Amino acid sequence: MSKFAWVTLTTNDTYSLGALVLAHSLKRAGTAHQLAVLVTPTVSEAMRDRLKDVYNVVQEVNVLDSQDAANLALLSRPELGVTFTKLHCWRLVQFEKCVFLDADTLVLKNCDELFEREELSAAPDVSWPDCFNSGVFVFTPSVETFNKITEYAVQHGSFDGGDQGLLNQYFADWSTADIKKHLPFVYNVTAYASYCYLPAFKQFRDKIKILHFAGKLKPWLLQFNSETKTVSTPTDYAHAQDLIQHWWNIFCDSVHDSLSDQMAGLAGALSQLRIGAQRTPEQEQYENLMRRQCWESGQIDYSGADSFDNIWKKITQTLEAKPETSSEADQTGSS
Ligand SMILES: [Mn+2]
Repeated sequence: MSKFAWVTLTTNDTYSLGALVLAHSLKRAGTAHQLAVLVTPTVSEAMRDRLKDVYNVVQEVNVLDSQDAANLALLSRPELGVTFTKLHCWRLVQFEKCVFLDADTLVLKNCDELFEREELSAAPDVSWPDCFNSGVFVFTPSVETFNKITEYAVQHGSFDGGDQGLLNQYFADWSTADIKKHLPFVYNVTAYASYCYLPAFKQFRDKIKILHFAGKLKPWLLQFNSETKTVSTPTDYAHAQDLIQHWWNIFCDSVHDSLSDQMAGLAGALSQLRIGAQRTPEQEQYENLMRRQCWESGQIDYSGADSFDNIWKKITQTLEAKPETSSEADQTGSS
């Protein structure tokens, strides 16, 4: 067994769709190394079972919050706090070396050569290239390093409120000390057009090894037609349409059949769709509602009021409801 591992993190069942597709993308690329996933308590048992099918290690970790509300508010990305949980990857000491990959990345080519690099190797961030992007990085598991980084986090916080700011502060000499720790950009290409140098994307697209769906719009939140198995991409992602379709192809071929209605979020919802079959009006309604909600909130938690059962009930009610007269509606409103 390899002493090296690819490591990712998932905090709910919806995000786990990314982790499942990522694992299959690594296997398709023929990696020789192990796969490990960190899961928070909010990932369902049903989803963990499926993660165990493709990951050698499924490790539960507790959420480590930055408690740096001011910084997070500045970013208007309160969900980033949870990404501090990522630090737990340093505790995977059963491995000699690891490469962390965000669950919103997709591996397009074999990247096993990354394990020849040392801690902390990462690619530049597109928005500030003197910082590395923490969606892909090479590290050496060590409890000592874990303790040092968490101590540092408590003392200094994070300049962006998330793990990327923290790790860039901690590994502060990354941009100047050793060029070998600068991974080529092809190991972490941001897909979003506003961040993207489009002529270069076109010129070098065949060289891309890892694509990163950084930002709020994830492949699993895009409009997917279950009948034709095609994804619609908004203009900001039009240049990467085929690559986003590749994500969905892996989903259809290797992930969809393993989903169940015991799962929460979009995972449970997608388990109800029949891929490649003609859609019923109910399914169509359902998909539209799902997508609209995803669009509105970025990502939703269906475990509470938005549970699958409640949404299904609501849709059934809507479909069965007879048009009300205005006087009936008034009476209802005043009672
Ligand atoms: Mn990411």
